[in-house]
Amino acid sequence: MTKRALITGITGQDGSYLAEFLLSQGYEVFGLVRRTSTVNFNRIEHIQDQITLIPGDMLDQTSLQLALQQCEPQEVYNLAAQSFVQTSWTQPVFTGDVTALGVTRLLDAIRHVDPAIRFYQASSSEMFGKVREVPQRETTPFYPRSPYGVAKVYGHWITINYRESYNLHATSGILFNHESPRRGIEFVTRKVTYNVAKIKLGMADEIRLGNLDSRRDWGFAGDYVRAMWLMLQQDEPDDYVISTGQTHAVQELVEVAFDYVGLDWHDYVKQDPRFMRPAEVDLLVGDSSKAGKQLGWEPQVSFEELIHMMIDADLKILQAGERA
Ligand code: NDP
Ligand code: GDR
Repeated sequence: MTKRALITGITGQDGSYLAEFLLSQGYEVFGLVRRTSTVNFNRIEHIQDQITLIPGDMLDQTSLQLALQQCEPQEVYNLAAQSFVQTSWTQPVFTGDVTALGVTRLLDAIRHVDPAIRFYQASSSEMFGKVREVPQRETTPFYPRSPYGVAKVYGHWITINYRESYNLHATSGILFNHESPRRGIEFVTRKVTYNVAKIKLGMADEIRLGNLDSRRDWGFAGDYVRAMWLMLQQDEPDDYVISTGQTHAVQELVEVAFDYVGLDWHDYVKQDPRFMRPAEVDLLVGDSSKAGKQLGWEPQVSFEELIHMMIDADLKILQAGERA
C-alpha cells in the first residue's frame, strides 16, 4: 500500500528536500500551502506535478483538520514556522502563534481526525540558546534566547505532552542549523554565499554582516530530511538531536567562502549593527550519537563541501539571471 505523508512548510527549504526524499521512497506526498498574493513555489516547481498541494494555514485550526481529512496521511511532518530568528524580535506574537501554538493546532487536529497518524515536529538547537552543556544532547536543559527559541521550546514540549497524554506517535527532531542552495537569502550562510558569488562576478563590492564570532554546527539540509523520515519509521516515538558535531564561527564561514573564489574577505566584509541581535546564541555544537546508534544516521556533507556547493549554485543562478 502506498504511504501518504502531509508536509506543512513544503514551500520552505526543508519541505522541498523532504518532499523529494519521500517521493523517492514511493510516498504519495501532500503539502499544506498558505494563501499569498504572489505564488512562491520556486523550491517545489520541479516536482509540482508529483505532489498535491492543499490550502491551509497554521493559524487556522479548521483548515488543518480539513487537510488531514482530505489526504488521510499515515505521517505528518510539521515544518511550517516563522523560522527567522531576527524577525522573531520584531514579530514576537506572530512568531508564537505560528511556531508555538500552530503545533498544538495540528496535534489536536491529528488527535481528532486519526490518532494513529505519526507526527514529526521540527524542533531546533535554538532551544539550547545560552548553552548549559557542550556539546548539546537530548538531555541538555533548554535556555532559549529569542522569541523564536521560546516558541520552539513550547512546540517541543507540547509534542511530548500529546505523546504522553494521548499516546500519539509524536516525535521531535532537535535539528542543528542546516543549509543548502535553497536556503532563504536572509540566513547567514546563503547571505554570504550569494554575495560572495555576486562580488566574484563584479555585481557587488561588499557584504554587511552582524556578529562574526558566534559559532554554529552547520550541516546539509538534504542529509537532515533523511533523519526526519528515519525517526518516523521507529516503533516508538522519541526525541533526537541531529547535528554534525563540528562547530565553526561565522568568520570561518566567511573565510571559507572568499577563499573558494580566490578573494580576501577583509576587503569586502563590513560589520553593521543592524544585523546584531538583542540576545545572541554564542555557541552551538550537537552530539547526535543517539541518532547514530538508533537510526543509523550520519551526516554525509562536510562544512567546506556545503559552502562550496552553495557558492557554485549561486554563481550559476546569477550567471543565468535567475531569482535567488
Ligand atoms: P523555511 O523558513 O525555509 O520554511 C518555512 C515554511 O513554513 C515555509 O514553507 C512557509 O511558507 C511555512 N509557513 C510559515 N508560516 C506558515 C503558516 N502560518 N501556515 C502555513 N505555513 C507556514 O524554514 P526551513 O525549511 O529552514 O525549516 C523548516 C522547519 O525546521 C521550521 O520549523 C524551522 O523553524 C525548523 N528548523 C530549521 C532549521 C534549519 O537550520 N533550517 C534547524 C532547526 C529547526 P511560505 O513559503 O508561504 O512562507
Ligand atoms: P540562526 O541562523 O539564527 O542560527 O537560526 P542565521 O543564519 O540567521 O544566524 C546564524 C548566526 O549568524 C550570525 N550573523 C548573521 N545572521 C544573519 N541572518 N545575517 C547576518 O547578517 C549575520 N551576521 C552574523 C547570527 O547573529 C547568528 O549568530 C537558524 C534558523 O534556520 C532557525 O529556524 C533554526 O532553528 C536554527 O538555525 C537552528
